[in-house]
Amino acid sequence: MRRLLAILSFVTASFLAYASEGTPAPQIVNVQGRHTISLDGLWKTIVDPYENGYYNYRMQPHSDASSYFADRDFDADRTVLYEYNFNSDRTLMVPGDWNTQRETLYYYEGTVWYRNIFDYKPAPDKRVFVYFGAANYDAVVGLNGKKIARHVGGYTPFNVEVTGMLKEEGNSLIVKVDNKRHTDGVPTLNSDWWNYGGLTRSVLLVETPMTFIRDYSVQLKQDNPKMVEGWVRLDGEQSEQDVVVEIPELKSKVTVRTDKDGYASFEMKVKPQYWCPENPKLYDVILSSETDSVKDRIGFRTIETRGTEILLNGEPVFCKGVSIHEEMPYSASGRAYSEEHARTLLGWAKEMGCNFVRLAHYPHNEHMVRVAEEMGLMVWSEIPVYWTIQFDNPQTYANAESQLVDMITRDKNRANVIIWSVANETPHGVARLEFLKRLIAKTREMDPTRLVSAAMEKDNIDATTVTVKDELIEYVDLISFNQYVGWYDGTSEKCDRMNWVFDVKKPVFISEFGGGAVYGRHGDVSERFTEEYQEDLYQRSVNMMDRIEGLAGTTPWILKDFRSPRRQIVGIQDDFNRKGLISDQGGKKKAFYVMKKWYEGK
Ligand code: GCB
Repeated sequence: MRRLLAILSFVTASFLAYASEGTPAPQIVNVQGRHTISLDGLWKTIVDPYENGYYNYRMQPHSDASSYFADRDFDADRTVLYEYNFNSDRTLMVPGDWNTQRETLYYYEGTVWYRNIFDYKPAPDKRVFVYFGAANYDAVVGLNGKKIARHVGGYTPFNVEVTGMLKEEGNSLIVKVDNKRHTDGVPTLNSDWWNYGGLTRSVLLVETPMTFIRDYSVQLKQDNPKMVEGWVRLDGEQSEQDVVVEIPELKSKVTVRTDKDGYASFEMKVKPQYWCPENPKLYDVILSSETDSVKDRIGFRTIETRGTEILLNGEPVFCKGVSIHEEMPYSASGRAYSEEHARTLLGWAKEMGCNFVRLAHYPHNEHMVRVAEEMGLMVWSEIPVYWTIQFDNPQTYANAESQLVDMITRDKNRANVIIWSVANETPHGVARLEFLKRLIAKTREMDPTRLVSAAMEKDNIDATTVTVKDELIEYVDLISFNQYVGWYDGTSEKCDRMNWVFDVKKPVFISEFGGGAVYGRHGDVSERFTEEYQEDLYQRSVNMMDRIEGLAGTTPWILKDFRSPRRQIVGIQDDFNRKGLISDQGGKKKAFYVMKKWYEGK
């Protein structure tokens, strides 16, 4: 055990060393509940495919002074030689991916430098952080001429402390964002979605008191739905304080004293209306320390399994879901980032009769989770441990674990998140099993209240009998798997002949099924990529699912067509995975209505 811990801490340390430019501060949760100043808008940019601003001609990192972080003013003195200039009309909107904002960047993967100049009135009794909702994939942050932090991982938030480093006027905030794919990355070189680069989510300045409430957990106690169990973590020198936790509507209140590490746990009696899709009730929860106060909206529910059932608040629930990529609605392509995008995408899911969404294949922006919670949509949230990543590489593990920790840290107070998923369609093998077992153990250690899953794959027993044999089944709460009978595996009619058998008694969950269709393309049911083929496939798939014993939910693939470089038929795919039930422009395909009807009957 001790040896294992030593290895683990070595791995974590080496991952941190990888980020040797400085590490972000621990994640501040619920940034929308804080005093923030938005840095969104047009940022100046330099596209730098050879990383000229970072490395010299010997490929050694520049000193800060000779790197682009120095932000030299070329215009101020043209006798000095600098071969870059942020003061051009080359701007990109933040938040936003760069691939859809400039035609020449459509396929660009590499480094882009972003610069924002802002004024700030420092207050003597405040701390300040720059918060990034996400930067895909590798971001190095510089402020006023100096590199200050690096963050790896394209879908999770991070914040960098800048207290005492800001001036009243003309702060230069520079971020080098590099979305090159790497064999040892998470995700790795290969994935079925476009690797949108950029500052893809909002950038904020977050102001806090000198000692502030950085993180907290307020959730129902696992084995007692009349008790809230939680903890609070202060950050700052005045670590020992009284903290009052209050849920005014429930007339519940408790006061605890934090220890010298700023930590306190608490319990409080509650008699809430439980959060559920039909009544997604949220309560104001106020946490007040002597130096800080933060408000959140939190719901309370229990989630567990019993045999082949998923129980929400003790009652069996069928997860009527759909998978969603974080792609903009009503637009050819682009990473979604706003509350409005979330409302549209999730509104479509509701219209289809869903009570559940699988946010694939990486943590989505926080609006998606919060709006889903408000709308009564349960959530499966996952990290991009996708296909064949380097399962035997300790650095890859550390990277995956840090993305998992960041996802759970951000969303652990959301009642609608009921499933954390650690992987998608990963190949069987010893190293992979060990890797995923560790991720599962880490998930359960951080959050023993939710279900843990992975999207596995099917195994054929004979021509018409199928099961899932993955050894991972033992460690997860669901038998969840992706299957494409009727698309990659035979034609639609094959669905009619399939029998699914499972010898383990856990809820069965089909995390993907489906097939492609171009919106408005019509033809015979046997012709691929027509709406009729997809409609017929969906009809036969739902008939097949009706015959699966222990089926507890499904998330067809996928709500909306999405950009993928693997999809190359000109005139049909045009760089898009066409398995959407809705087109990239928002047109509902026939299969959408098959799902809607099936869900309405459930
Ligand atoms: C899968 C993957 C998903 C793909 C989908 C497809 O099994 O999990 O990421 O996009 O199949 O369309 O092939």
